[in-house]
Amino acid sequence: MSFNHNFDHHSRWRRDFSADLLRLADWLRDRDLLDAAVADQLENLRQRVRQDKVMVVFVAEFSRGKSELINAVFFAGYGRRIMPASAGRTTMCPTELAYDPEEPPTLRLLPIKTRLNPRALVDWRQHVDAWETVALSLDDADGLAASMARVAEVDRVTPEDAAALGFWQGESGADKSLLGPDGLVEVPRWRHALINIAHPLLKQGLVILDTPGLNAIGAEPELTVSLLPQAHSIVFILGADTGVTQSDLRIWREHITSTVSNPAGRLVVLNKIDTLWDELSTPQAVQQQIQHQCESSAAILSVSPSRVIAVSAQKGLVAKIQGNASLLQASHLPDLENALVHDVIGQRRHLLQQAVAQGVNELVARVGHITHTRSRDITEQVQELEGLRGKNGAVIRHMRQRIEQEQRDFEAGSGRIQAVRTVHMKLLHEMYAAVGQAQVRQEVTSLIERLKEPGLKLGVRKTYAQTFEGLRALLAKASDLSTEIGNMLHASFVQLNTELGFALQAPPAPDLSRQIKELAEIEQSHVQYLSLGQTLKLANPEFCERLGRALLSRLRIVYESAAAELELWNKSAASQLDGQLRDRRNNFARRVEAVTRIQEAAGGLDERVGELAAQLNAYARIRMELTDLTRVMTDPFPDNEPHPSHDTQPLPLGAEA
Ligand SMILES: Nc1nc2c(ncn2[C@@H]2O[C@H](COP(=O)(O)OP(=O)(O)OP(=O)(O)O)[C@@H](O)[C@H]2O)c(=O)[nH]1
Ligand SMILES: [Mg+2]
Repeated sequence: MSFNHNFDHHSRWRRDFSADLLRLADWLRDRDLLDAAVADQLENLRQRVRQDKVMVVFVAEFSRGKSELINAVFFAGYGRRIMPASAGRTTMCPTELAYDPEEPPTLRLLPIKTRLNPRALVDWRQHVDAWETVALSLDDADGLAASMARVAEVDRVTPEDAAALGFWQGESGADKSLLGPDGLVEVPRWRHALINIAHPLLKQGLVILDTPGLNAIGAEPELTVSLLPQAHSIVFILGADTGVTQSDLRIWREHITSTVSNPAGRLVVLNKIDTLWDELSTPQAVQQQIQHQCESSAAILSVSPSRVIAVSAQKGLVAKIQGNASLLQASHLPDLENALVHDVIGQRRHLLQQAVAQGVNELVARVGHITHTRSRDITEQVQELEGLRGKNGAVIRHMRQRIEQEQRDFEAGSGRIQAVRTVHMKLLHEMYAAVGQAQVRQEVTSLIERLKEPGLKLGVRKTYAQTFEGLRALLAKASDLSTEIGNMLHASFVQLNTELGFALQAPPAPDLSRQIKELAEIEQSHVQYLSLGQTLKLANPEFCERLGRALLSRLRIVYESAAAELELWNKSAASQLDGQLRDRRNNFARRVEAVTRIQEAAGGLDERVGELAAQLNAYARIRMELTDLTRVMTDPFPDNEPHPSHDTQPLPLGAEA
């Protein structure tokens, strides 16, 4: 099957790449070229490739067939429906499917009452005891389906309790149909479900998020402002029988277009095309009707018709279970799978490869710099020794004394290095503090307080604008300080190079533009979301609190990555100093040793010059080998993989079934 196959290919590439990086680290270590910064950079790249997760979220109004699609694409192998899918509201809580080899196969359910606590969902994930855990038996499909059915569980509570949980806005609200004759309101029993299951695709790092319909999705701001914007691909589902309804449109606008900045990751599925199959019409007429629905849906949602894929999830599932090829083709499910391959895997892989290629190139440059510096020192030593050729014992003794004096001068002068380090450290502390979590938390806490103020004097937009102004200022401060540190390093390096004969290169100042861009995206998604008639919800202090926590949890990631960027930069400067200091000390030792040997035995000179020449050759060879070793790693399209833009395209929508 194409989706499985391509995902396998992607994960094989990641596995191979990670193994290549390990081999490269060994290779460099064997040649004494693995300094702390290079080692760190290699490990960062390896973690990045290994832990890369690809998240696909299924979003739609209830009963459009999200869960059925997940069944058809991922779980047909079990020979039955695994995720609960039935008429009316079924999936009551966001349900995440992923695989963690450290954990047994389980379904974990977070009780809905955790909403009353301001803690963010990401933090609840760490809080294992808060979840109810259900063991999953993977070899029993019926048992598995029975366990999964729990994501559909509901409770009945008073309207006051429902309001506190974020599910009830009074009888005039859109959710009045949830109020039963007993005066109680139906609410989901669970807030979030995490399924850990060893499905082949999940093992490769795919994460699937199934979500509930409009009112339930809206009740969890963390979904809208955090999980959805971070998804790599969003599959939005419509019913072919209904087309785009008002509530479909609301979900599309509130939860997708306004919050998810990458339109390339959006896919629209027109599901249930089998409801249009009609024995009394000709196949052409049916096809025309489907195409018409696709085109009008595309027009209403303002997407290109090529982004709308018409399928029948249910017939696709049945066809796979029964092994019925013609029904599978008629369901057009493979078209959707192809599109997912193209979007999710093709783009993800492309981005990842670009990032790692750049990382590997930087690494090669660093190692190249180290070998060049060492080669330069060796050349100088050769010249020094050649100068001794034919000279008498007194000259040689004098040379030895000179080297020893130089060595003492160097050790005395190396106190400067310590001074540079001290100033550097002081500025670094300031810089890290600017992107530290305490500052970020403070900004968000004051935002929450202001949002909770009755009447919200400034208006939501202004309040948010102020907060993000403060947040941007933190990044700007870190960036300014890094420029200052960069200038200082540059000046000190020039001085050290002159005075101590080092070949230090100040690393280019860290680039925080990615974090600045992410911050802008986060701001955009919050402001858009809140301007879409959420004022009623903002009157609820718990909602403000949850919204704030969701914001904080996303900001944390951004500021942590800024800190990591700064850290790597700092390490790269520090390890150069350490490396050259160490190389220099070794050099003195070797020079003294060489002259001593020449003093003792007349033939020592040729021998030593020969050794040094061999070392020079070795470094030249290392540089060539390194380029060869890393060539395949920096090739963005290895093993004849097609360029992503030439990847399998979905079939033209009008194609005959
Ligand atoms: N005829 C037909 N029915 C479908 C198709 N896909 C799903 N259904 C049915 O539609 C109903 C709803 O499907 P679900 O998968 O539960 O829908 P959902 O979007 O997950 O809905 P919620 O979980 O309530 O948000 C079920 O009875 C499915 O069997 C399809 O392609 N054709
Ligand atoms: Mg569902």
